Amino acid sequence: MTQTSWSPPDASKAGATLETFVLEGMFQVPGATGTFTSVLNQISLAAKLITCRVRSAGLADVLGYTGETNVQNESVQKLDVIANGIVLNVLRRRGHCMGVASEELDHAVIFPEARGGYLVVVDPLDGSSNIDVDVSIGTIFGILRADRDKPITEGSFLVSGKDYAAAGYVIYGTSTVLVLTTGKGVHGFTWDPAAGEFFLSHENMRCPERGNIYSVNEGNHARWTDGVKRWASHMKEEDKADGRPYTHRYVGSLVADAHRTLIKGGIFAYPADTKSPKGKLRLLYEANPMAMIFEAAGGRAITGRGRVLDVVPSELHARVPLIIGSKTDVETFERFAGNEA
Ligand code: AFP
Repeated sequence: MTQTSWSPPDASKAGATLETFVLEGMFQVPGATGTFTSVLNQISLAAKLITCRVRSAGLADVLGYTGETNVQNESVQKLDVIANGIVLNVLRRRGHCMGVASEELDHAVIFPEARGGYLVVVDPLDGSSNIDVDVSIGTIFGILRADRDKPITEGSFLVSGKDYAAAGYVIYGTSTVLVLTTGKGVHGFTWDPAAGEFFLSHENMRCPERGNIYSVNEGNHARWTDGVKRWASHMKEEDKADGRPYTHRYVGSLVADAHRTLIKGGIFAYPADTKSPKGKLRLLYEANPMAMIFEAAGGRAITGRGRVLDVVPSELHARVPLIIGSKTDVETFERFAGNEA
């Protein structure tokens, strides 16, 4: 058969590089200046550079601790410092990012010379305790619009998650995958080390309505509220008709636990407990980006007392309880532990 005209084999964007995908999105926005695209591209560059360091960490003497503690009073790993440095250097470069609030630093870093209109919140290397044992770790980020008419201060970062322009994470796992949302749709891009590019591999990710895995640090059981204890017992009870018991999985890197939950469904919970009465995870760099992703993928994200994205941060390093996952599974948690998580 003679082919008279050429047409693309598939209307899907599968196989597009991250840069192409983001550029095509930009072309659909009338009046777009390319500033947002530039910030996203710099984040993907940081992810590539961190991937290189993570993949060769055991060879390059960057495993282990620096001997210092960070603002969260946690021991700092060498890779934490390296990843933080990479993110700050890369974002400063083009002048489109006006400042960065990092989980690793006491205070936000403002770039006075920048002309662009965005701020970035970031946990450069999440899951540090897993670095030395070759378990998946990640980078989590959010992009905020900056008000160009006002000077940038630390207060500029204290907006609720529903005002983030974009959010995402990078998982350094069996492969490196960057997952991104601008609020509409969630897309995953897998790093091809040979080509040196992220390619679209997970188009329009949806969190299943319900899963069969629950993910929580069971070692905190004695510190939980009665509601959370009842919820965890419920997940473990045998009830064939209701699909229980659920399987338990807990990596201890939010990025890894969230990535699995996004793909397979189920629930990840880090509720408040007597040791961390406000919750352990950081609102700006961990909870908000994940909440934005889960909601955009059809899942839910709550603190126990309401939507994560509605919480207005009181300070840069504010912590919140975080419960994310499939709609039905988050509803079950709410039934048992809502208002006391
Ligand atoms: P680190 O980066 O200090 O390892 O913390 C990881 C984390 O913030 C998050 O990624 C995990 O979900 C959570 O803490 C694990 O906390 P527990 O060790 O208390 O379970």
